[in-house]
Amino acid sequence: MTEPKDHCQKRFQAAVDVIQKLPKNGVYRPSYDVMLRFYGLYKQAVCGPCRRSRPGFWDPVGRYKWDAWSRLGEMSSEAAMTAYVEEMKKVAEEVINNIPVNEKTA
Ligand code: ST9
Repeated sequence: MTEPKDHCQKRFQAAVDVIQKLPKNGVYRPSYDVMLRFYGLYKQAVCGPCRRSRPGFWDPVGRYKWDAWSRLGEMSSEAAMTAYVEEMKKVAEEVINNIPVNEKTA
């Protein structure tokens, strides 16, 4: 079942705000893969399908970003918003499950 559009938008905006407000350095270090997944879904949700040309040889980061976005093809904005929120829940759960164990003191 799909959720109403404005509910999906509000949840997405809340997730985006949280991620933008996270400190750049903290106990959790997202991998490039994780960052690119968030990036692709964010662009798809906000801008729609990627219609730009792929950056050239001198911009490898731009090419990774372009690839992460364009691989989402024609995914709808609502589906990208929902996937972004789901991805955040998944990562948050991983962080909750791992950090306290690692930092446990005897
Ligand atoms: C820590 C605290 O250790 C404890 C852990 C708590 C864990 C909670 C778990 C919740 C989930 C966390 C997931 C993190 C994943 C990180 C993903 C990063 C993408 N989403 O405006 P610009 C695009 S925290 C996706 O110049 P800003 C934007 O379109 C320690 N993409 O820069 C642009 O691309 P283009 C770890 C977004 O505003 C490009 O990013 N801390 C979003 O200075 C740059 O945008 C972190 O991981 C968005 N919400 O930076 C920090 N917004 O030019 C995570 C913009 O092509 N946050 N974009 O259009 C950041 O790195 C930045 O806030 C930022 C935006 C990159 C998202």
